[in-house]
Amino acid sequence: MNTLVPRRHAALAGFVAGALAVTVGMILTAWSDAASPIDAVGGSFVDRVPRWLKEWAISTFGENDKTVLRLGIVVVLALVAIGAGAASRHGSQPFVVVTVAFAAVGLVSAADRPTSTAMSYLAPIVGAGCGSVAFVATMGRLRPWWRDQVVPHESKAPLGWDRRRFLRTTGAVGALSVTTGVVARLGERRRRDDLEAQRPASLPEVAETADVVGDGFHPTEPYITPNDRFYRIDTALSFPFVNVNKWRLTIDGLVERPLSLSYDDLRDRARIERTITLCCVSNEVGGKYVGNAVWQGVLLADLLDEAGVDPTAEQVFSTSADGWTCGFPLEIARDGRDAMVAIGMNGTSLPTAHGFPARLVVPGLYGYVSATKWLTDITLNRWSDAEGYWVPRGWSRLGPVKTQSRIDVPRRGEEVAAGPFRLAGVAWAQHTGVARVEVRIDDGPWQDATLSDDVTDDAWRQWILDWDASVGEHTVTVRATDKSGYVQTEEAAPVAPDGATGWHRRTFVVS
Ligand SMILES: Nc1nc2c(c(=O)[nH]1)N[C@H]1C(S)=C(S)[C@@H](COP(=O)(O)O)O[C@H]1N2
Ligand SMILES: [Mo]
Repeated sequence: MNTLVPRRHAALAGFVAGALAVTVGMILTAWSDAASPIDAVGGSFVDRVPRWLKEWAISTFGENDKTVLRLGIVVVLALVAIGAGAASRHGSQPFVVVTVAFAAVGLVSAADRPTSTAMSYLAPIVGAGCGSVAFVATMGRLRPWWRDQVVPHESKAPLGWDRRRFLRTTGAVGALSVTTGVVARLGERRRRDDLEAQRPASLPEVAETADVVGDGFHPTEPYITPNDRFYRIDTALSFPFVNVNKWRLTIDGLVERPLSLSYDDLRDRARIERTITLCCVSNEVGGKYVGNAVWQGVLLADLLDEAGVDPTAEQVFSTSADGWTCGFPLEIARDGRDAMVAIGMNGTSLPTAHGFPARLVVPGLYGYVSATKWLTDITLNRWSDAEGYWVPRGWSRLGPVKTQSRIDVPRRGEEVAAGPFRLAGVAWAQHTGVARVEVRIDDGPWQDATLSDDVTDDAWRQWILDWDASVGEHTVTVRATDKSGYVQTEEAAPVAPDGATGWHRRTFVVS
């Protein structure tokens, strides 16, 4: 009954029909504020990758890891669609079965994502339906049942397959998927713009502004990292769609009076502004997943006082709009440090990528245990009640920042001219403070670097050292001493489970 289609053509039909399935899924989600099926599957994948794979992805692709993952999913989908098409020369069943299986994966992922809407479920179903029908049609097998009765064999081609009609249908399905894809992209863009448009243009005033160091001390690294240069690390393939008018921050759990605060409630409260260095536990020695910003927000201790802390509470456990979680010891929120629910970053409302409408910032802790972006809930509980996202994935429950220093100048691979040269870098030991930075050239003695002004223990300090560079290959090594007297250890430790240690070294040629 069914006609035999040449393998190449069957593969091509699989490809265009697969593309239609995916882009139809994308268009439905893009215009309804849900994550695309690809991002939903990618998100579920991210939640399940073993620690070594996550570490490998970050160290190989850095902040492009999300793009690489998306691309990987698209390539896998394309290959499977081509293969399923090629396997459907005799009949469409293999392709349809594979498409239904992928829709099932999409459904399971949708069920797995806390941000899913009804459309997250509908999208893979409708996409798979469209893809299957498109495949059957391109293969010339779509015969209306009423015509089936009358004309059982309508094919005129020798193999019972009409090549011209095939190319026409394939072209049409291809053009349709390109159009759907473009419209879906526009929808994604609109969704991002809508998120951006919700951000207030300005921040409310604060009584006391944060202390900062002026520029010009460090030749390449500004003391305050601009928002568009601030590193971004999170598990979110697409930003959770937060409607700021409906958004609430709840503070509950082991408290006497649970709070539910709107964005305006936060803006109307007493706020502080502080310079705090944020650092990722995945930052390798010498890495760039560290940044220094002026954060504005409400002191967490004030909010907890208002809610009334139950004496049995142990952990400040927070959750984001996209279901990410983390937790840190309650003492840290109440030991006088400037742990805050931040709404501002460097003079603007929080950028979407950095957690709009609100996030936590806790001086002295790595981001993975403390710095929840797109914050929706702070629950006080006991350690045995809940574990933060990264803890069951092999990372330490506690994440105090380790004292570290980094060489920025010379840059990696920079050719240095002989003569006077200014070495430069940064050092951080949040909430302890950097007391000293020493630099060693080759096997020479440790020399004290000059430090930028000490405005707060919660932020990094920049360092410089003038040196008369001599021709040849040289290696510079840096180490910091914090205000507790601890000298940064030379012993190298990997980023997992609780942060890298070791001295940063850079080898370069002076000519
Ligand atoms: N919602 C959410 N918040 C999150 C994360 C995340 O994956 N999801 N990652 C954390 C980690 S590991 C770090 S290091 C900081 C990074 O904040 P940034 O992207 O603003 O630099 O955010 C933290 N907050
Ligand atoms: Mo992190």
